[in-house]
Amino acid sequence: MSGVSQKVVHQYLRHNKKFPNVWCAGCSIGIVLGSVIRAIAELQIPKDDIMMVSGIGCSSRMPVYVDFNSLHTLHGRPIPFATGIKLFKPHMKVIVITGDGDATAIGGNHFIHGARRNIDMTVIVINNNIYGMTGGQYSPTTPSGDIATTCPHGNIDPPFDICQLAIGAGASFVARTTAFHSLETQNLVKDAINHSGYSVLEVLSACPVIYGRLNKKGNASRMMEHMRDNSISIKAVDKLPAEKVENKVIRGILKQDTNMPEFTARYTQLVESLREKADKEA
Ligand SMILES: Cc1ncc(C[n+]2csc(CCOP(=O)(O)OP(=O)(O)O)c2C)c(N)n1
Repeated sequence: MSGVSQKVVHQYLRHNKKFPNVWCAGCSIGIVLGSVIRAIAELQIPKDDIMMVSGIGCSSRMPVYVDFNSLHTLHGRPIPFATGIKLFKPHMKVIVITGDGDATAIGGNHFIHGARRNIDMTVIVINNNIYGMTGGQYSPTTPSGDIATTCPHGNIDPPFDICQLAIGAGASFVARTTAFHSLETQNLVKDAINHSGYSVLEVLSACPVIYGRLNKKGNASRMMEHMRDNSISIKAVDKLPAEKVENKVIRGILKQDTNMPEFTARYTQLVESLREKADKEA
């Protein structure tokens, strides 16, 4: 188990200002929040060196509750804000908290271009397969056939695989886990923060009150058990027969490339070389 106690988690929350929270009973975003805080505590990063940025949505409420530098921005726009912050304060650990809709629908363009540039930030996409905050519209990760308020007869679109999208766009670190696997989430958050470059961590999350209810997925515990029973660690994949892996969600680090040049470093280099050139010409 984690060496970081519950008391430590409380030290990172803005209890006096922001509680109670907006999350529904049984929502697993709070579990992800606990994993993120424990990861930061274990890495012993000073609070002032963390910048947590989000868009709009249930998952994007997370920065509102934590005692870091935090920015709750516009729907779909956390990555451009985070890019500006990283370029201005390159020493800071910039963590983006976003939802499947925020990151891959309205913010899809920014998500892929951050990956293409390989800018150093940790993008945690909390994927509950639906627009939770606005009452259950379908998102780019809603599975085909599933019900949402905007597709009451079943979704006819095929879903995005967020990790494949990030890999295809050039992210240098891509991983996936679920809210059920909270210790794994904590460890992957640490790996993602420690990686220099665009790090995407998809965390599958249960939304029993909207997505679960519309799709008859059972209560919160049932949805958590589903994540446990329908996912496999990448470390186990090679040891299992193909039929045990088929249709399962693969968890773990799916890509890590430490040789890809990072954007902030390239940008700093360019600025320095232009300054030198200007000095010589003066
Ligand atoms: C420009 C703009 N369009 C639409 C909205 C309404 N809106 C708020 S949150 C949201 C969807 C959030 O879904 P997701 O990112 O999946 O997060 P969740 O709430 O499920 O965690 C939408 C469409 C908005 N706030 N701003």
